[in-house]
Amino acid sequence: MVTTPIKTTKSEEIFSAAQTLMPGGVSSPVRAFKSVGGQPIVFDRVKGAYIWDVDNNQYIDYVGTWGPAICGHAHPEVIGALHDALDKGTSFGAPCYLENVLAEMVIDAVPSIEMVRFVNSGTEACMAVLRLMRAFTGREKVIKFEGCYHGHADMFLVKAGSGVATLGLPDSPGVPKAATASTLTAPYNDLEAVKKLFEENPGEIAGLILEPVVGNSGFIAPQPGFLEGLRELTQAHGALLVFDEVMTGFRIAYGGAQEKFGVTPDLTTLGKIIGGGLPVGAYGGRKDIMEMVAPAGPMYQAGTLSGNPLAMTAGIKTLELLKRPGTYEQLDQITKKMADGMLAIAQETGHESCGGQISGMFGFFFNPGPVHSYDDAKKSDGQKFGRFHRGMLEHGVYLAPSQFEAGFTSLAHTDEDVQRTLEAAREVMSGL
Ligand code: KE4
Repeated sequence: MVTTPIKTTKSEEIFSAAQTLMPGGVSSPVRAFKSVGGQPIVFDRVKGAYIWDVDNNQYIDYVGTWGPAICGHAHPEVIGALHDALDKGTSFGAPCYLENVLAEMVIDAVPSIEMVRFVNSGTEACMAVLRLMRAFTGREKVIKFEGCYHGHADMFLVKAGSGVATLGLPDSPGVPKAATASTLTAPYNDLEAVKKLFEENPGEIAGLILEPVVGNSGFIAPQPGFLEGLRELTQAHGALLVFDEVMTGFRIAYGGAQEKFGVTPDLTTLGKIIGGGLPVGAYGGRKDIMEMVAPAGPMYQAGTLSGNPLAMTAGIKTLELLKRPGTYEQLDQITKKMADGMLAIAQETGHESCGGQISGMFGFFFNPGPVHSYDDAKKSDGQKFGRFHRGMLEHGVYLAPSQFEAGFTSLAHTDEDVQRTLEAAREVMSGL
């Protein structure tokens, strides 16, 4: 199947104008296609598993606005619920029953969460949870893992993943040394390194935060015993265990990675899916810890639009859809077919590759593997990934524009979509 290069005239016009108006022409760096080359396409509309760009090219979407579109874009029941909510106003800045509803759903779903606070993004959730860890323990140092991304707050921009990794910014300018002086790092899946940090900093570590399944160095699963080992280590040292489930929450399972792996942290951050495509983040956990948060306790955190009725509405409807029987079996089945197919084709066409999949989250590397850490991931062939990404785009398949991102499917993806994707992958990989 020979494909003619897609016509992207309007995208190019709009994006070049955007570059004179916004830094890099985007509202978030990873969207700029910097690490895969070529110009990004400008979206016009999305529906189900599909995107249409401003030149009316259609793509099968495996980014899903970085996770929130797990039920498929513009799900009619979510849109319908938003239409009804709109007539009652867009923001109250005051208590609203819908916050109770979503809070109860999150508490019922996520094993670690007994009480929750809503914010407006995953970054805000991670910032707040870090302050809470320090407030509760009275300790300052925190461990994060290389390649994990917890939003763009200063103290996390140390060997972070996602856009920081994509842009090769081990540390961003503008981050004062003091902000990261108390941020310790260890390689993912390396329990010995964590043990060493606790021995070297006795009584000083408030806790550790990690992605229980990494999506920001590409897809990296926890090795058997890793999460359990962190649970034991933090308990032994009076430190808190925090799972950043902004990406994995309600994606790996309805109760997140902590339900899937049976390891319950002390605190959890959420985002993406719980907003159903509108801006929502959340942090929650043990009641005795959460009651430190103002105004119940002294730890301050606030937000004008936190808990607004539109975002709550989209989140509630999305979780209702996900709660329906068979959801995660369906996600796992379609994504496994996609991920296994991709790997098989890569091997058949002579490309060293490895990767994995859990529920509706997947990833693969042009890398002989195994990839258990960010250092492993960095050995992947990024140039080849860039050519692959562009080739797939020309074939109507939209993959995350970075080797250091994960892929996402939705309940709207069909076997035909996967078949088309694999046919495109065979074409492109044969020519790489
Ligand atoms: P936001 O502030 O972007 O809502 O959430 C930050 C965040 C925190 N924790 C995890 C595990 C995350 O994956 C994220 C955000 N993920 C990236 C994609 N890997 C968002 C995409 C972007 O930055 O444009």
